[in-house]
Amino acid sequence: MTKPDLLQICPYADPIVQALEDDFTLHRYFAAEDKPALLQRLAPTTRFIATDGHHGASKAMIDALPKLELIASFGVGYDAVDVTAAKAAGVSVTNTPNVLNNCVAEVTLGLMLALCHQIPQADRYVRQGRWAAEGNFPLTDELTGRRVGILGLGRIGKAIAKLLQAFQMEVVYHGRNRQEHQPYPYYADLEAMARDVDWLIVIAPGSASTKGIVGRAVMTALGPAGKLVNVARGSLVDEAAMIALLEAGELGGAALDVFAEEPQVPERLRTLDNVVLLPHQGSASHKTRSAMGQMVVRNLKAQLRGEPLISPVV
Ligand code: A2R
Repeated sequence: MTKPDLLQICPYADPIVQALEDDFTLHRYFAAEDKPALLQRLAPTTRFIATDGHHGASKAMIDALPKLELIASFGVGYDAVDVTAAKAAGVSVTNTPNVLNNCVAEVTLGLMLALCHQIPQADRYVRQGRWAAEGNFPLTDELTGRRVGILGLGRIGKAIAKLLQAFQMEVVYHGRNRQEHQPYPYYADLEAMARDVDWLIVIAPGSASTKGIVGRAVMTALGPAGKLVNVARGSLVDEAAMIALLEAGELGGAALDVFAEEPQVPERLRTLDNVVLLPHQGSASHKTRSAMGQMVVRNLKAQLRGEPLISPVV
C-alpha cells in the first residue's frame, strides 16, 4: 500500500525522519529546486505538512494544497505558520508545548548567571592569560535577592519562576490577564513593571499583539542598572532601540537567545561587552529536541488514524 504524502518544509534530525517514514512518503520542500512545481505535483493528494517554528507554513502553501488537513510544527512558537489561513481552510495546526519548559528555563537561568557574573568575559580573561598578567577579574553583580519581572507567565514562564525561587529572587509578572492562584504580584502595565524590577525576562509568544512590546519606553524604564533577557522571539523587542540604549549605558545589559533576523546578529550588538548572546538554544538539548520530535510524529500519526490530536492550537 502506498503511504500518504507529507510535505516536509524543513530538515529534521534522523530519528524523526525515520519515524515519519514508517507511515508517510516524505517530500523535502527545503531541498526541492523547483518549489512551486513540487507544490503543484503534491496538490491532488497531500494532507500533511511538517514544519518548525522558524520555517512555518505560508498562506500560499496552504492555498496550494486543497487536501491539506494538518500542519504539525516543531517548537512551541508557531508564529511563522499562517494560522488565520489555516483556520479559514479548515486545516488543523499543532505545536510541541510543555516538553521544552525545563530546558528553556535552564537556558534562561544560564543566560542570567552568565550576564550578571560575566562568565563569558571571565572565561576569556583566563584563556587570554590576563589573570596572571593583570591580576584579578573585576567584581560582578549577583542574582540573589533581585527583583525579576516576567513578561508572559505561561508554561515556560512558570518553569522559569520556579528556578528563580532557588535564587531567592522576587518574581512579578505582566500578561494581558491577571492569573488567579498565582503567588506572584501582577502588573497590568509593562512599563510600570519594568520600572520596578532589576531583570525583565521576555517569554511570551511572537504575534501581532506582542510585536515590539518591549520598546524604547519599557527598556528606558528598566534603566542603566536593569537587565533584559529575551528567550521568546526577536520580534518582541525593538532591537535597534535596545542596541542604542545598551551603547549609551541607558540599559544595563542584555542576555539574548533570539534576534530579529536570525541567524543574523547585528555587528553593533556583537561588539558590546554588556551582552551575552546565544544562537537560539532555548530548547536545544538532545533530550528536549527528541521529545519535541516525537510530539510532531505523534500528532501526524494521530491525524492519519483519525484519533484526537495531541497538541492542537487550531
Ligand atoms: O496575556 P496572557 O494573560 O494570556 O498571558 C500569556 C502571555 N501573553 C502576553 N502577554 C502580554 N501581552 C500579550 N500580547 C501576550 N500574549 C500572550 O504569554 C501567557 O502567560 C504567555 C504565553 O504562555 P504559553 O501560551 O503557555 O506559552 P509557552 O509555552 O510558555 O511559550 C511562550 C513562548 C513561545 O510562544 C515561543 O515564542 C517562546 O516562548 O519560546
